[in-house]
Amino acid sequence: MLTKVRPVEMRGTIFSRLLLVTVLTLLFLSCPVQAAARYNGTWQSGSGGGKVKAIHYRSGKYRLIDLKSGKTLTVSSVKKGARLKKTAWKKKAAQLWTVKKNKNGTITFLSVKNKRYALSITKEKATLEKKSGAKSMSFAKETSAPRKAGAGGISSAANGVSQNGWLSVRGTQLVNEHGSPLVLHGMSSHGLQWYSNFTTSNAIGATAAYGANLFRVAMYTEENGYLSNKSGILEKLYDAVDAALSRNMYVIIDWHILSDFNPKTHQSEAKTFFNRVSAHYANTPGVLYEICNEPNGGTGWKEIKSYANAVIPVIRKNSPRSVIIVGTPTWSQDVDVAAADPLSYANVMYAFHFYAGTHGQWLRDKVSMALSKGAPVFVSEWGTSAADGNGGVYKSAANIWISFMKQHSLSWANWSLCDKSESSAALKPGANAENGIGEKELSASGKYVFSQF
Ligand code: IDC
Repeated sequence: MLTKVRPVEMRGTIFSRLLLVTVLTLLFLSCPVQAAARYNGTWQSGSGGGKVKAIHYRSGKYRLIDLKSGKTLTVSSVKKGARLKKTAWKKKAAQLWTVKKNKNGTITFLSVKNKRYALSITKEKATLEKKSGAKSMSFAKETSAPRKAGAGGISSAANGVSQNGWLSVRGTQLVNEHGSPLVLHGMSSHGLQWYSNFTTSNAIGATAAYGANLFRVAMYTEENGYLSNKSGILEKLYDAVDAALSRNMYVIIDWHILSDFNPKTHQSEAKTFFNRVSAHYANTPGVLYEICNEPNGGTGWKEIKSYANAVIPVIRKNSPRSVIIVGTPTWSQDVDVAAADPLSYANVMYAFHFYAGTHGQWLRDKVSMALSKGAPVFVSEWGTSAADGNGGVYKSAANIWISFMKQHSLSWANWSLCDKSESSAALKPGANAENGIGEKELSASGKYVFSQF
């Protein structure tokens, strides 16, 4: 009996398997990956309320970022009129939305927690409401110029993540997803523990208005940084990274060692940290990792290499495509030494830092040497001041560095976007960047740097 029945069952199984494969193939072909991301962008509710930025997460689900705060809209409870929270991005269902297309061309965002509930934004508030055709639940894509775009205004990067996608390294050159060379320019934050008031969506968007497409988030490990307040600083880091992404900027997560001299001092904390953040931003093409700001105090390339070989696989396991920047000996100056004994990973770049008032031709020679050996260099920090962050502004020395970086298509981040009373700070003491950065806010260094993006 059984032997008679089995072939029929088998035929059924093979047939249904074939059907399944065909259906899956058709489904795959009819919805390429980009299709799900077609709602990426800034959306405004029909009742003239606030704007949200939609970023595709996965499988047609989006996260929504409140443009004012740069934070992620989060459902706190699924009931009519419940206020939405603005929090750090944690990949929770309460932070995910699907899109429903409306007949008039607008879209409605439905909560993944319960698809009968939709995002509603009025002038006063953002809430969750039972789905209806109300204007507050109908969102139109922003086509007009963003608020006060242009120098002095706030905007999103014109040549940023949505235009370039995942980055990689070809030879010594950073290239975009289509293989075209891309150069990133922008500001570095000062220490997150002190100056997170300048890592908001508006402050970063103010640099985009001048043409920046990069932001570096400097997360100090010591000096009251991450190691003394892990959850608090991590929250600030997520907020800063999300703020930069909400402005279409590439963003560097910088493990800012300095007084800790040798990256191996905190290697196990670094592994835990990078495991966590690279899982958090696994599917986010805008994020680059700088795994040790400035090894110093006699730390040699051998030790840095051993640290890099421990940390890079941790990041690569979660986010295989991310570009990783590795610090070099002597405050990230000895790129020539790294070039002589490079790491074996692809998509790795070597950090080079300079300060115009202290460093000159002898240091440019190290970069030229590294490039000639085929080592990719990223200028992840430079200043117009002397190396102590003060003195200057050394404009004519900076001019020589700027033309050198242009000549070699080097990407750079300038130290720093803050209002500290030191000449490397881009803003005047007491400056507020929330309404844009103009003549009134810019320091002498800021005026110089913002005209170079
Ligand atoms: C400086 C800051 C200064 C702070 C000091 C110590 O400008 O306000 O007191 O760090 O935290 C670097 C470092 C960067 C330095 C900067 C200027 O990466 O943290 O910032 N610099 O000294 N390398 C060379 C110069």
